[in-house]
Amino acid sequence: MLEERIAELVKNRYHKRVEEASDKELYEVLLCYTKEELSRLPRIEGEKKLYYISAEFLIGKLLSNNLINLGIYEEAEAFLKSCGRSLCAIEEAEPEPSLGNGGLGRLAACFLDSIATLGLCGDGIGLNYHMGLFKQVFEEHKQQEYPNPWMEEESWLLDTGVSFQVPFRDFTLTSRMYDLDVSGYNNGRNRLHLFDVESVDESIIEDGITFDKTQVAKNLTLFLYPDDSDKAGNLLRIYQQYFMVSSAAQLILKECKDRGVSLRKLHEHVAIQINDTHPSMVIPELIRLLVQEQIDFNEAVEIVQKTCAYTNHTILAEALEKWPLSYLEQVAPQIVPIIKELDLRMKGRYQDPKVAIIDDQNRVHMAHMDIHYGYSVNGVAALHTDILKHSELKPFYDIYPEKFNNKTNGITFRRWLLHCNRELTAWIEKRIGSGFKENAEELEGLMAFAGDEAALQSLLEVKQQKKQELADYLEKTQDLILDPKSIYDIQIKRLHEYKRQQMNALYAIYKYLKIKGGEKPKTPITMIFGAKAAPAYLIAKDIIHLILCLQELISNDPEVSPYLKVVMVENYNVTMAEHLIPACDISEQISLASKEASGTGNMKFMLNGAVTLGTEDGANVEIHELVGDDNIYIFGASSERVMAHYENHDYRAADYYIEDEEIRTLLNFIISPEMMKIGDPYHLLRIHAELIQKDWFMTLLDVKEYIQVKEKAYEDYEERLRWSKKMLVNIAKAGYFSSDRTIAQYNQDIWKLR
Ligand code: B1N
Repeated sequence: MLEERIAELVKNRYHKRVEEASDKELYEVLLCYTKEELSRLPRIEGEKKLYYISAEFLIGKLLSNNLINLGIYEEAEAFLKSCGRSLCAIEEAEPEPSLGNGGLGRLAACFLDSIATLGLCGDGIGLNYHMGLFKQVFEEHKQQEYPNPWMEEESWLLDTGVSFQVPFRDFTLTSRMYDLDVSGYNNGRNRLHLFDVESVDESIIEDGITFDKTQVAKNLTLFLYPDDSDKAGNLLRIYQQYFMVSSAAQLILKECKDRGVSLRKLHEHVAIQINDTHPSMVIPELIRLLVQEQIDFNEAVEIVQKTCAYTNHTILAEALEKWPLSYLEQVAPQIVPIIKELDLRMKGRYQDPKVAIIDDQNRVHMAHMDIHYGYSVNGVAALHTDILKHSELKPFYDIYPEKFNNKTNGITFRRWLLHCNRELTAWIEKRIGSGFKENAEELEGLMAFAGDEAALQSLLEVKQQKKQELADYLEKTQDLILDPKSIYDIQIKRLHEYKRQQMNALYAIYKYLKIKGGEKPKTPITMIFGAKAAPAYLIAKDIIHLILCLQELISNDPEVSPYLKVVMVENYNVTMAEHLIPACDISEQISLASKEASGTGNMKFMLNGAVTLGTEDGANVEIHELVGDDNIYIFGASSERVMAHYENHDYRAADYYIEDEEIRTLLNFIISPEMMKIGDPYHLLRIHAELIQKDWFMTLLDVKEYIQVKEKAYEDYEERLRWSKKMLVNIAKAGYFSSDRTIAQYNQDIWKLR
């Protein structure tokens, strides 16, 4: 069936045999075939339906994922192989949708996979950004941004023909809904709805990613997170958000009507999960639409309150959205009286200005509206939820203790094990059977092999193969040469000071100077970075510059380069992560304690047998508890200590610089003549000054212990079988981090779909 249909499609479209078609042509045929198969899957139905609204869905390539979930990957691969073709090579021809920027968006994608896999009725709702997040290119050791067009003539998107009128103050736009089928693993399908606007005009993009921000009809769905360093940028984000939630709210009500559900009973048939504050305006928008449907205002508020649930993903002040009321007036004045009324009601009840929706500067705190007018507030890891309850959102927790709950993040093992690491999957299956594919907790069965030398040895061989494959891939795609016999030490995530890539860079300087001084590591070290910096985040871009300069300096130094290599991969994305993670030995999770809400890369690495080097932050805390002290490298100040420093304003980076010669040496190397010759003095001087004068995320507080613990990890790496046991324990304990578990908990405690 599969064979005949694929051969037929190749023949009809290209008048060729499978053997003769190009990889791109075969990709298009597989796309078409897989879409046909997906459409045959039953839609998942239910009395109650979840809508997961999110500004980002970082879904990654879809071909393999769908083939795996449909249960036909092996069959497809075998057939192609019999024609002399490689499914892996064909996958390369698929463009990666660029609809997210980091953990929050990837989480949304993992959740859709698990929702369908558990057979729960739930669709995603987001926007169809034509250029997505920018494409990163390195020029003169700096990040430059370019558009990232990812849509092709033939794609996974289905034009539904469904459209809605979205009213803005100065004009009305028509939204149009494009759908992606989301297959569950051996289950039916849900959908991801991506709204778009017909009038988008890609030709308004000038050099790089600049465009006229005021031409909203032409730019609305061009980019994810357009530059918001000016007012026009802020307004554009509000336009995007309102466009998304108004379309979402109209779709939700329409589907209820189509199902014959009384809107007065909306909450019995619908749950809406608000993914961070980007979709928060769905609350006033739904109230507005319910009132239009002749429902009394008070009742509309109650209905919405019982329908909406909010997830908080960060405590960073900069990311907690506070929109000036006047901006909302300019974009969507119809929801402003509603927000004002919601605010007044709460001000009547609670006088504490810390829980006000509209503050004394007339800014709307989106999260506050979510908490007052939703029924659930969840954090994304145990520590993060504790910090929300007891410090960040304490005044709210005091009012609504029953609303707060934790849902530790998870990842889909279909993508982050079965797809990206087929060798490890086979190694596991050989030992504990295939039950772990449906029930991740069965990985625990691997603990029986912790003393099995043959098993540990072959686990090392699997890792070695993935390291070789990464080296081949990076050579082919980025012209980078890696030594597969070296230790692969990897830090991949958005570039942010709190994630402390700069601390890792200081380690590179430390090691460089040691090697120069004659202390060579037993096994060479490859430090790999992957990160995009927000275009307007100058210090983050300076950190990229620092890393790229170190990369150049070290690779040109014949004394050091055989022992140490620093590489930063360009345009880090999901596809790149799928190659990097299986090859990793040491997973860098070194955020300043209290700042990384959860992290999900940490889970992907662990599942693939990397050992974590990290702080007691986010989900690292839970990883530590699961694997025990012997199978993780923990360092750094505790979240309590860090929060006390912020409270007391008593962290002074300059003191470390002045009083500690080692630290001074590392920092001063940034502006050494050899670095200044390679890099741009303006940027190197600025990051140097930043680390001494500000260091808001306390790099210097932890850098020495970091270096020391990392050295210990490298030393332990030399004992290969003992190391392999650490890898095995990490894999065995990773079951808890399946997003199937996370979603089962969301459903049990929040959505209650059945
Ligand atoms: O969400 C992930 C967590 O695992 C990470 O720890 C967390 O940093 C990430 C504003 C965000 N939090 N907040 C954002 C993204 C874009 C934006 O404009 C905030 N991303 C996270 C999943 O829970």
